[in-house]
Amino acid sequence: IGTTILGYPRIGPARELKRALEAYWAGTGTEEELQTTARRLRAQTWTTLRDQGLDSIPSSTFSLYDQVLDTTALFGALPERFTRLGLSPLDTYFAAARGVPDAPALEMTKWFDTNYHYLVPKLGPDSRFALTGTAPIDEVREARALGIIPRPVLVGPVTFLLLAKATEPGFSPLELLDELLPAYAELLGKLAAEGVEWVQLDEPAFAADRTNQEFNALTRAYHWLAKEKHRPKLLVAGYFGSLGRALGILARSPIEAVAVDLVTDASFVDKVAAEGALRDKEVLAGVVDGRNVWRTDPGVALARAARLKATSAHVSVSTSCSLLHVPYDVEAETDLNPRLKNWLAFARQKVDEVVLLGRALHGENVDLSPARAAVADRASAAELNDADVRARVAALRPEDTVRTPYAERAAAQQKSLNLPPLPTTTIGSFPQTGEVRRARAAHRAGKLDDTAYRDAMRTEIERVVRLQENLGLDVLVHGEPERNDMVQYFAEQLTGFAATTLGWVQSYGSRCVRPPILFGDVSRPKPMTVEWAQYAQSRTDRPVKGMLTGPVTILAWSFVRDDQPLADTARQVALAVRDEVSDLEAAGIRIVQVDEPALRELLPLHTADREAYFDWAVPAFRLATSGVAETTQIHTHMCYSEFGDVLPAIDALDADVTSIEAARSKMEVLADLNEAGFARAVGPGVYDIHSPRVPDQTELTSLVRTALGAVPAERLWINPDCGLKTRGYAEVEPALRHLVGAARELRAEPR
Ligand code: THG
Ligand code: ZN
Repeated sequence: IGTTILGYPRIGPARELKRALEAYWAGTGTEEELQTTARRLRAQTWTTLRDQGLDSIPSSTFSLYDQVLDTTALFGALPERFTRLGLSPLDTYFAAARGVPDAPALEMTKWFDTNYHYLVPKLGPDSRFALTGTAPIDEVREARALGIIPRPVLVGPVTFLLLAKATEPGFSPLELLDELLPAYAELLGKLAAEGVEWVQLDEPAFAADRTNQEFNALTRAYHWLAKEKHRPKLLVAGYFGSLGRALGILARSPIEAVAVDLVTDASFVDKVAAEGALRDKEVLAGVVDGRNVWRTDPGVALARAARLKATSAHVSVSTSCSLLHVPYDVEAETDLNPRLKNWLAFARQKVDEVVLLGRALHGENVDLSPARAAVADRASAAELNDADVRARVAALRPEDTVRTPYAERAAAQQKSLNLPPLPTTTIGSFPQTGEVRRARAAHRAGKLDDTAYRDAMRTEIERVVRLQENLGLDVLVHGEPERNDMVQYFAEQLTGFAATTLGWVQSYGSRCVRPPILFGDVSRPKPMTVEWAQYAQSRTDRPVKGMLTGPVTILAWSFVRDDQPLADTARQVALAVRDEVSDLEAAGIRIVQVDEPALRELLPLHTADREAYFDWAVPAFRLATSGVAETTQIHTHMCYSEFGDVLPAIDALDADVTSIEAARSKMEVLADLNEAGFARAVGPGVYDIHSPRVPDQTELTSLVRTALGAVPAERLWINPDCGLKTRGYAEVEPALRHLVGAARELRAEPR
């Protein structure tokens, strides 16, 4: 195969795909315009990768929305509620991604332990697969027209089924493997006929612990696919961690190559080197981190790759995973401190690293000294450490993470807040109107002075407070007009973080984030949110909830320093948040929400590592939130994940109220919370804000009724699934009116 990468960003260096998608959805752009942009982005990527000197160029790492949804559509497995709409293939695809009035979208959840979200395939005993799409073949033809024979990248069949959810209890989508394999085989045949030499099948599911049955499925799948006579050579990629038994299974299977992640788990290289059955296979040594932004230490990377040369006759340098998770190009960052910038590598720089390391591995005389010098400069930078921060962390005591018992607190809070049963609230953000965005941009550009900016924000806060009062919500928020993003906003105000200007990373569909770079010790020079919350509270008698992001989520959604344990960084961030919580309380805010939507995201894929994770993550949240009086109510919010594995941790966070994503999964999470012994207040999201669809009151009443079957009214809050910033007021107003209406309807019922 030679030097390569497992995947590349696709949103466009200037988010061209985002613009084209949103224009198409808004009806201001045509399908042809969208497809033209998409083709141009693909061509740009392929030619850039070729010109940078990669030996093997991946294709089908592009997607108009999500690669898992692409796979579902490719094999004709979209639920009937979308296919029967009679829409074009493209609109059927977008209907599944985003929902339409008569067909709610597919569920969306985190892609392993990343901040990327995929659309969950729904499969049942009657699901059938057929190669109905042509996208991978079309892409090969596009690349060939540029003189490139690419290596198509597909979600592997076993991972695809393991990511799917069953339509009915007791069914395991893995039972469909024998149904699915012929469709993959047919595709492989067609790709071979197009002249494709290699196909990459991604099986990241095997970087997590799996059952015997699942390992058997892996064995069976690749023996079966390899039997195909007219097929390309098969590269199976396992990433996001070390492979356990799957390594031996793949090594002994008749596939031609394996890609391994040698970054996430530094000890994995030993196991790969010891796997004798890899002798006749090609091995892609994933030594360039596909997920973080630090320049690769060439000494470490080459040592790891070189160790595998003793095991396999063909070792090539690659990335640990797809580069989807890092921004395009650090050279575009003109505002970054030059010294920090020299420590960084984004996607484009990582491709250069792969090429250079590949040459070095094969004995070419290349100049690694700039890379070595940058790594050494970072390692010796004393300004990364702040003695005061370190002293404060060292002085922490166990009682800093403990509040009075929940029952006592809950009674004191009820007395103080006097909320009705089934209290209604929102998750924090309100729609970010063009006006709000323009005011922020003008202020950033120095075209709007501080006073005018403050007035603009206050006007917006006032408007949002009035709206919430009129809608009849019980606990109000200020709406967060001043925030670009719930992590970036804080990172911009904390010491130890750097923000990028163009460092966009796709989060889902057309939505992107700019993860800040956490490079040094973290502290909070001054209050970050107090003036806005305080202003909102001054405009209403109802309680206003202060809104913060928790330490785990701040870490999860940043590019973090890799020169100290995450646990140490987490304590520093937690102290900064704790200071903010105290200042909010002192300013008269009686409810503070500290969001931890990424609690599940950072959960290690290997169960053996999970206890150690909870041992720092839970105390970090508690450290941030337990510095307040018992009458101050702490809320938290979680979304985008399957919470099954973290329910005990959610309980251990000891928050008074937890709002949690539940609308797309029909309140399933509540039964699970009960089972885990969770007995605090909970607000299962009843309104799916990730879809433009407005739920009517009957639907919401019915969801709340379902919730009441699992949680008594005294502990149940009524709220949307998530913040409202991505929605428009045309949807949000009626949806919230229906939500308040549903709460009132049920309050009036005898119980
Ligand atoms: N911030 C960060 N990560 C996240 C979320 C977030 N991961 C999970 C979840 N929320 C993902 N959801 C979103 C929702 C909206 C947007 C991004 C991720 C979004 N982004 C703007 C866009 O793409 O137009 C850009 C935001 C900006 O101006 O900075 O709307 O909330 N870190
Ligand atoms: Zn959310």
